[in-house]
Amino acid sequence: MADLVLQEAAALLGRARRVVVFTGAGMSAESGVPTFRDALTGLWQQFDAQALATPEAFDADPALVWGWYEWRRDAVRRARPNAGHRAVAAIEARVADTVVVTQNVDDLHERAGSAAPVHLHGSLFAPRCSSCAQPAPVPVGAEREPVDGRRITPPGCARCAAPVRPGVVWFGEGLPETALAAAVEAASACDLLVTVGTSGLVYPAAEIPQVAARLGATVIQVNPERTPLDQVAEVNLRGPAARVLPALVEATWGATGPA
Ligand code: BJW
Ligand code: ZN
Repeated sequence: MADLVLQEAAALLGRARRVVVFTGAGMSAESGVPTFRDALTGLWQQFDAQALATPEAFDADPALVWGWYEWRRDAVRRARPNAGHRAVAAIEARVADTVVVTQNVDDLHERAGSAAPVHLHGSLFAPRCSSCAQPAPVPVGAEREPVDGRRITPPGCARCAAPVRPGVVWFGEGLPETALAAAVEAASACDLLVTVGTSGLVYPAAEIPQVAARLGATVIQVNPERTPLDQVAEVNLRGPAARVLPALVEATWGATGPA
């Protein structure tokens, strides 16, 4: 990442009054949470998305799907927010009108101090009934052995006894309306959008940076790799989020204390 490019991004961030930080799986990669599409390490290299992340998969084999999500929830519980998550919270602290929009189903933004991230693809920590949508308690995992991805029969809904499902958005499902509306509104009104660690391949979420760019906002991208969002990004900071974002915050406002 060239210093001049970082300085250009810092100047844009320093001038911005309304900021959207739009994040994907790369944001949490350095916390040890795997991405989906990275070569070798991405979840979809190892697991079949059609067999695990669709409503049809849950109908066909709820225990397979529930067990896989229990394993992922367990891994996220053990993960810690990284310096990139903390830098995002620092941006929020500096620019009052900042909205964090995440595709991630982990809770690492919240745990790093972000106030109310908009979760476009739901959360691992919000299971609900697959039939009546009643929220269900999050299974307690702290005192158990690590969950290893085996089949686990999902609990039954307290209201109607149908299987409880993960509170995430699967392929072919609509995004939560309130979250999508909040994200579109923030993207439409911002003057700067910082997109971090997303391949920009999954729609409609991938439209969020495009909406911002179309309506005149500047887009900065943080990603070690090229993505389709290169086309809308005025500045591309090529590097990992946990290194680039703290450097961006420091170049913009000076040292903000220990990362
Ligand atoms: C780093 C890094 C580091 C690495 N630092 N960076 C238009 C065209 C074609 C298809 C469609 C279309 N519109 C809709 C579709 C269908 C589909 C879709 O988009 N398919 C495409 C994949 C082709 N979309 C849907 O089905 C959506 N629903 C829908 O359209 O519904 C219609 C409808 C409306 C009304 C009623 C009913 C239906 C839903 C999409 C749901 C996506 N769900 C998942 C799983 C969530 C649950 C779970 O976690 O299991 O969401 S899939 C997965 O992809 C997950 C992610 O949020 C999402 C995006 O992935 P992300 O975050 O970008 O990760 P990666 O792995 O792709 O990229 C990581 C990036 O990080 C890379 O660029 C790395 O370089 C980078 N990186 N290390 C910074 N250290
Ligand atoms: Zn129910």
